[in-house]
Amino acid sequence: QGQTAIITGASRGIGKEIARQLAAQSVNISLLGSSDEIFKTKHSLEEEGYQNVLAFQADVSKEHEIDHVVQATTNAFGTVDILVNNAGIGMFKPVEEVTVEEWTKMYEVNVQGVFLCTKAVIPSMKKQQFGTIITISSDVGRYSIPNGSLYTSTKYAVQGFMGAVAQEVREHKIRVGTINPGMVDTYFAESKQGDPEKNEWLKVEDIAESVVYMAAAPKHMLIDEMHLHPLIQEYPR
Ligand code: NJP
Repeated sequence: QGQTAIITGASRGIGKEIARQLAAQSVNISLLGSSDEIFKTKHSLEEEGYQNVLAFQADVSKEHEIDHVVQATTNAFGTVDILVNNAGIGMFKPVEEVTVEEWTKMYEVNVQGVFLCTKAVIPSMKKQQFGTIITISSDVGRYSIPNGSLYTSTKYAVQGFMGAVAQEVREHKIRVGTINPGMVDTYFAESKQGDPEKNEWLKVEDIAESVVYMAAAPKHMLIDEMHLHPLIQEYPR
């Protein structure tokens, strides 16, 4: 039996393409999204001929829902070898306009979600002494931008969290890697994938190919960080 991956936020955008490309590598796929769009992703993968696909409508910020997904995936496929922490939300505005509700919600999805999914897969990865955890963070988890106080701070938190976890689990042969993209053409922050104005942005395929590369690296090798930028995007070095 092949490897098994859980991909969060796979209803659309980057997560959906990661699922497609991992399925193409004969990886068993467990899809997770908070809306019922997740079942459409399962359907479209099955139409492409990929049969080992499960889908769960679950919220990454809810511990019992995540525990259920991990348990049901393990029951179906035997193991969880790869976790892709991809689910995330974005919103950009001046700090004085950010409400406590918006602040709390984004931390629940972007930070607590990464914590809960990571925590849920580690025990079985430790037992099998193998696993790969890949988190889609952001270039703005490394530097701040105006109107990004909320989003940027969640991604800084993710970087700090994953850095600590990476050191905790390395001796159990669990590899922890982060992908930090710049602007990607998706539905992110209420935008629309395929908008001609985003022609020169990164494509979902660019990020998915990087995930496949990280996950397929030889077991003795760790790729801990990848930074991907559209050539047109300025970024501090
Ligand atoms: O965004 P989008 P991306 N529980 O909106 C799901 C990072 N990133 O693909 O819940 C579970 O097209 C949602 O599904 P649903 C970004 O921070 C992006 O661009 O069913 N799932 C959908 O599948 C994020 O971490 C850019 O509505 C939840 C998915 O998340 C990752 O890339 C730049 C959920 C979002 O798809 C993927 O975002 C960058 C929940 N509570 C980093 N809430 C960029 N696009 O420019 C949402 O640096 N989802």
